[in-house]
Amino acid sequence: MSNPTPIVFETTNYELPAHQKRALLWTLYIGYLALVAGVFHGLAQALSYANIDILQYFPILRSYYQGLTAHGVANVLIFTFSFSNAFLPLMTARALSRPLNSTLLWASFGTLVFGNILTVYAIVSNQASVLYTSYAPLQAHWTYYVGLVFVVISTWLSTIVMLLAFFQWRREHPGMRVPLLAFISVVSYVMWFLASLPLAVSFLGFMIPWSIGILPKIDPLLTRTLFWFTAHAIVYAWLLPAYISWYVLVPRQAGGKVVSDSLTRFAFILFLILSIPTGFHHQYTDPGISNVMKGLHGVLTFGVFFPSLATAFSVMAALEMGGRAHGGKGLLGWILKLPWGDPSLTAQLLAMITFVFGGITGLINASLVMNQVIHNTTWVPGHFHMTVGSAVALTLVGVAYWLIPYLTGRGLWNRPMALASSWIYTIGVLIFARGMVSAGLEGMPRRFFRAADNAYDSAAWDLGGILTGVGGTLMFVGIMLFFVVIAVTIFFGRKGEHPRDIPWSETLTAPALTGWQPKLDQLKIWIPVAIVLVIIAYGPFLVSYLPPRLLSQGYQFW
Ligand code: HAS
Ligand code: CU
Repeated sequence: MSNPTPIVFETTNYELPAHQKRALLWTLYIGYLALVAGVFHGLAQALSYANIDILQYFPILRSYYQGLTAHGVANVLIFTFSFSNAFLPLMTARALSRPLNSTLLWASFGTLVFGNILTVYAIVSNQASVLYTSYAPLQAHWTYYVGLVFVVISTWLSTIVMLLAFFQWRREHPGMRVPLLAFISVVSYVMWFLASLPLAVSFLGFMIPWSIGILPKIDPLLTRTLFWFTAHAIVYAWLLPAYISWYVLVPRQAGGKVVSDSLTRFAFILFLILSIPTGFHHQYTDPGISNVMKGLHGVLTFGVFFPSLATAFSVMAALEMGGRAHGGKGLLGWILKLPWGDPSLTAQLLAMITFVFGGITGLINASLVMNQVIHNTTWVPGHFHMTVGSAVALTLVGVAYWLIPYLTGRGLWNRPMALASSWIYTIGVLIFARGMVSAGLEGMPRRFFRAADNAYDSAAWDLGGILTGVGGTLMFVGIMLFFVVIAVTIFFGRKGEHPRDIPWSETLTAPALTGWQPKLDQLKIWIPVAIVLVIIAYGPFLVSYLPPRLLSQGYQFW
């Protein structure tokens, strides 16, 4: 009698071939370099709010807006997507115990490099001071837009790399539950692929032809709407790789287990469905969009709050399990027993704590009425430095502390310095955000070079401005320490003292094999649901608005 088919996939400690690991490693290097390069202007910007102008010492910069564009593009576009292009395929391959497609992997790397060269050229030569939001009618040189298109294509190639592995695995393992880690990795980039299409339409259909001169004028509201159509979901494309680490890797590092396989899958499915139809919450103050549609996007934004609450609950429970396994007692005593000496875990715990405040400020942003108070003030950068600037950035820093050793075969150098880096950064970001949030409530504008422009200044911004400067300086020091730790690790880390596997956690109970749970794996159910919601959320606006109103010429002010 033949053996019955096993239904739960037994994964092994699978290692990718060396050249595939190299492709991933070089992709990561681009990302971490972008992080470090981007924070220099971050420091200048933070000090400017404390009325200190250090920009004059940056000979390469022609204007504040050139620096702010570099900061935004490097830190939220290049850093995050380079990381995901490496991390998500690695997680998929490891969970499915199979190699990736080498040609596509290297093609993704090559496209990322090429896109970066074009975009960096445009920004460094001061032909793209349009900020990362790229709003028309501010106009950049075509190399800026084409470069970003190539960066997006690199993410699509990485998505295909993952889907190929995923479908091949499915063919070979009919009837099996997809391993959790592979499922949530694939869902993250499928969500991003769907979300990126409106931006592709905007750049290929409007911005690039306009920057080349084929299209003499542009529709600012339509292109801005297409931008946010993609760019609210973009924040979840940054966040989900961090969530993957919190859900499936952190429990192992803390000594706990994944609390629920189904809840984890369900949270990611909710992100797939709800991340995209919420973009109007960035446009509450824009004319030309009906209040009903703004209200609908507001309600859906509160919907997409829910999977993050579920994440908080689930990750906290996994941590508690770990703390108690290390001897922690009492209601909160387990927190102290978590392995705080592990720089990788500590960075991520600090990221989570900061994200609590990022979430609360997000809820206030999302409320149609309260948004009127904080929109375009420094409150908003206060919010996003506690989300992408710490929940994501610090998690990616924490992941680097095991991932770079894992891929290079060298042990992490100087753990105390690695720990100090995250603590200094976190204390910095909390002071910084306190400053930005409070000064924002006093009306201090964002995207504003305060140190050089006192025409509309207010004494009510002084305390917030100083806190912003102090916090921003600490954040800068934290990232520099991170850079030193990683650079020395890469060149001089002790060979052979690296982790032999990713820190992968077990789940409390195996995935269910009967009932409704296996349906969670069916992307063919969830992708159409996501598309229908997007049509409901954007269809009425597009139907009433189109055709495009090509009314504005381009402007280059700085
Ligand atoms: Fe946001 C603006 C609403 C999350 C990023 N956001 C921005 C901008 C950026 C950004 C970059 O509705 C500015 C864009 C620009 O340049 O104009 N945001 C939200 C809401 C959420 C939210 C409702 N944002 C994010 C995330 C981001 C991000 C995530 C990046 C990664 N945001 C808005 C709105 C605006 C906005 C409006 C427009 C404002 C305007 O007027 O311009 C929510 O998804 C947040 C949910 C989060 C939570 C927190 C869960 C907490 C967890 C940690 C648990 C802690 C543990 C600790 C376990 C519910 C999961 C345990 C540790 C121990 C040691 C015990
Ligand atoms: Cu948003």
